[in-house]
Parts: sequence; C-alpha cells; structure tokens
Amino acid sequence: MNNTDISATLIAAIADLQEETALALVHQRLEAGDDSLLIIEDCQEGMRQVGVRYERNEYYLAGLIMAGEIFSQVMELLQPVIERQVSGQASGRIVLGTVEGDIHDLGKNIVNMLLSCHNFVVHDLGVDVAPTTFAEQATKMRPHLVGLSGLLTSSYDAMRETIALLRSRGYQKPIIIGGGQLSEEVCQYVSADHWTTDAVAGVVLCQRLMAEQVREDED
Ligand code: B12
Repeated sequence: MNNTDISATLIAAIADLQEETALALVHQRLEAGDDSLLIIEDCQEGMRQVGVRYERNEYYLAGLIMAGEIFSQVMELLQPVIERQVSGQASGRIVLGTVEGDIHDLGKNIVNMLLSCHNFVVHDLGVDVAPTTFAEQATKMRPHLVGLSGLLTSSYDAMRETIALLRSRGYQKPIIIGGGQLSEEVCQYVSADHWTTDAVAGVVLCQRLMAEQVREDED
C-alpha cells in the first residue's frame, strides 16, 4: 500500500468504527516511520466522518462513544512516540480546559500533550469547566495564555461567558479557542483573540504569542 492508500484506509477504518483495523494500521505506520502528527490528522478526519454519519442518523450515541474509545487507544500508541520526538525551548504557562456543558476532551488532551512537549507548563482544568473556575485559575496561575476547547454549538455561549468573565477580572493576555467546528464568526462572537481547528497550528500560534510577550517584556 502506498502512503495515500494507507492514509485513506485509516480514515475509512475510523469512520467505519473498525477498531482492530485502525489500530493495526497505526502500528504499521509507526513501524514504517510515518509522522505521528500526520497519523493524528487522518484520525481526526475519520472522527469528522463519524460526526457526519451521526448527523445523518447512520450512527447513534454508541457510535460516538466507540469512536472516542478508538481514538483514545490510537493516542495511547502515539503519545510516547510524540513525546520522544518533539521538544523545544522553555516556554510559558497556559491554562487550558473544555468549557462548561461540554465533555469532549480528546482534542484538548492532544493540545495539552503537544504544548507540554514544547515545554509549556499546562494547567489542564479538565472538561465542563465553569467560567468562574477559569477566572479563578487565571488569577491564581497568572498564565501567559488561556486556551478554551469546545465542540458543541452550545459551547459558544459558554466560551463567550468565560471570556467576558476573564476580561472583567482583568486578564489581558491572549485567549485562544479550539475545536473542530470553530470559525472566524465564532471567534468574533465569543470575543476570543485567536481560533484554531488544529492542535499543531495551535502550538505554533502559542509559541508565536509567547515570543511576542517575551519581546514586549524586553522593551
Ligand atoms: C467522539 C465524539 C464524542 C464523544 C467524546 C469523547 C471524548 N472523550 O472527547 C462523546 C461520546 C462523549 C460525545 C458526546 C456528545 N456529542 Co460528540 N462527537 C464526537 C466526534 C465524533 C469526534 C470529536 C473528536 O474527538 N474529534 C477528534 C479531535 C482530535 O478533534 P477536535 O476535538 O476538533 O480537536 C482538534 C482541534 O480542534 C484542536 N483543538 C481542540 N481543542 C483545542 C483547544 C485549544 C486551545 C487549541 C489550541 C486547539 C484545540 O486540536 C485537536 C487536534 O488537532 C464529533 C464529530 C466532530 N466532527 O468533531 C462529535 C460531535 C462534536 N458531538 C456532537 C454531539 C451532538 C454530541 C452529544 C450532544 C450527543 C448526545 N446526544 O449526547 C454529546 C455531548 C456531550 C457533552 N455534553 O459534551 C456533535 C456536536 C454538534 C453541535 N453542532 O453541537 C458532533 C459535531 C457530531 C455531529 N456532527 O453531530 N461525542
């Protein structure tokens, strides 16, 4: 199988909830020295297709749960490999969490892992985090960045409320939102500074924002 075929086969295996096939393909790609971050991208596309099938009533809640379990197992295989490969210079502190009412955490956990690999100190508040908890932790930890994750449409109001509270309590540093369904419109609606649908792009963004803060501190 060439690279395009194996990538398409992995996407299809996740979309079809074929756990054993998906895990075997991930093993195969790791053994072939394939980039772990590209493997995650393919799995993310498979998960997106699971979501589409759920919307079409081809899958029910059990399908989402199954997909979540497959993805967690894939991450168990990939995490040690990524932790060995990725490293960077000392960076800043970030408070991260999934907003109130939302329990999706697979994406947030990837962001946590990648940021930690790049020497960010990540305070992960978990899922279904109340705006007041974000605000209290931001006051206590004095992070350089705050990251909010949310995958549900209903999470946008929770993000908006969280950001309004953070700002009203005097937190002035950048706030980034992440999640597969986000857009520029959502970013504006919730008054976030930045948004992303991709963890790797999110890490690059965090590094840039940290570098800007270091430069400002030097001036
Ligand atoms: C797996 C899954 C679940 C699992 C989650 C398991 C878990 N531990 O997370 C379970 C079964 C719990 C679940 C529950 C529900 N789900 Co669900 N779920 C999904 C599914 C299929 C995949 C999500 C996922 O993990 N993707 C893979 C990860 C890696 O991608 P990601 O989260 O986008 O993260 C990436 C980036 O966005 C980014 N990122 C994420 N966060 C952050 C934060 C920062 C700071 C940064 C920088 C980057 C970043 O980095 C990640 C890696 O690149 C999606 C479909 C989809 N299109 O996303 C539906 C989906 C999100 N779910 C949906 C729904 C409706 C539900 C339920 C309401 C179903 C129900 N009837 O109960 C509940 C809600 C529960 C709740 N209160 O939160 C809908 C939401 C629709 C909407 N518009 O609101 C979706 C879109 C499915 C669909 N198309 O209808 N779900």
